[in-house]
Amino acid sequence: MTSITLAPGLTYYPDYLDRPAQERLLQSLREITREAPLFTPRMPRTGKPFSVRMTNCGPLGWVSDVEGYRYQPVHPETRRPWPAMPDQVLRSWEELSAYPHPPDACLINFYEPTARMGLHQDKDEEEFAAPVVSLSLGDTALFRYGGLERKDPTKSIRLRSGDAIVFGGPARLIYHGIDRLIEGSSDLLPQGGRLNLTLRKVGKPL
Ligand code: MD3
Ligand code: FE
Repeated sequence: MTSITLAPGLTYYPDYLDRPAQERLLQSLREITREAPLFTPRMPRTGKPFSVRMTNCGPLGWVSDVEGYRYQPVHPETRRPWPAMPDQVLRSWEELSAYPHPPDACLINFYEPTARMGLHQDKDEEEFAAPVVSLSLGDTALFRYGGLERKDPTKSIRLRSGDAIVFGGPARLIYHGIDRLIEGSSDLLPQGGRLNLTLRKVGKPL
């Protein structure tokens, strides 16, 4: 397994999932989105829709609406519990996180070719000792990351289908975002676009 340290706490694993593993994960995500359809999150206060659609698996899921950002145990539209995390996802966390408890949330982001995600920090969790593990499928994304302050200088890397990236320790609270996709860069998703999974430990371990 190839790993590249991009900054303290930030490790990149190019081609972490081979093509058969990507296809297995995609099939699991199709089953998850049948039980828990993609929803359109909205900005707190303004209600402006995100360009990314989302769903979740695992005990908790991240949602956003006019009321704010939060983790909750049920889908915001169906009100049903989120589907279980696939074993393949739990095994990736065990291999990459170096954290002794399982994740309690897996956010699944779906990007259409024109979707983007502005620079932000992930700080809706309680347990910052756990890293965030990201798995990418489908079209290549231009991923931007900076430092602990919005004004800090940023760097960009391309996240390709099958890549994993782990943000822990001093990188856990860095600003990051997706500038754009490179359309037609992968043939994994028949209609194009990109799926990203972020595995998280939200609550403090019991
Ligand atoms: C750095 N997702 O869901 S993955 C997100 O590709 C999110 O969908 C992007 O940012 C995506 O919050 C980026 C890489 C990533 C994920 C979580 C992080 C980078 C991170 C948490 C802390 C620091
Ligand atoms: Fe994020």
